[in-house]
Amino acid sequence: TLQTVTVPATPEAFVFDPARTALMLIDMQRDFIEEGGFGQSLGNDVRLLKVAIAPCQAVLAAARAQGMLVIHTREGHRPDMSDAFPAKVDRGAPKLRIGDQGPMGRILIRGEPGHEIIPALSPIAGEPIIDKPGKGAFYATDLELLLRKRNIEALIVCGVTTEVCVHTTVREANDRGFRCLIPGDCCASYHPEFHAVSLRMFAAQGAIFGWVTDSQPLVNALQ
Ligand code: C5J
Repeated sequence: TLQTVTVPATPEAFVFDPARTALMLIDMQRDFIEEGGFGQSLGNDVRLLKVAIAPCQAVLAAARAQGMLVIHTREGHRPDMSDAFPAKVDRGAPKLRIGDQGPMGRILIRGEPGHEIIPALSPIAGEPIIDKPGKGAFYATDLELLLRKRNIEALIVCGVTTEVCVHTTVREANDRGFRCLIPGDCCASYHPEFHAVSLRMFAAQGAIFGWVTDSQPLVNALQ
């Protein structure tokens, strides 16, 4: 096990202790990444998100090999939707709304096939799964409790989509005192332009929200 890891990053190298760092995989769910889910129901091209799968797999394998804490999140709601505000459910004009029956079950509902994490990144025993009703992983979940209990001080944040759930989670984490490293190619968006600008926003102003790298330098550093 490595004591200290140094990863080339923007705006400067990111140094972390794997024992005090968690890998977070945000919402790598069938509903966002596969055909027939929530993302596609909103009119998006889900192929744009699939590019993040292989880089996430590489980082996940390296983190597991170091014995790092790995946390998976899923966005979704209770079957009775008692945790879904009308302000979220009624928004926009999707083909299928949250709770509607789609090809992968009810859209964004816990327990449905579309809510599951994609098989390529399936959680293994001991890896917590955070089910969250919002975009940020800290809102209305016990994520912060799990991290504090493990004395975690830094997060490596991967997942989809860059400007929505990844950005919201990184901002929440930053305000709570966690340093965040974002491997850019482990994140993706339905809007490539938003993805690119999101990465710049993390690292601007001296890493105002976090540090940005890519999967390969991170995996190399974890060897
Ligand atoms: C979205 C997410 N984009 N996981 N959710 O609605 O980013």
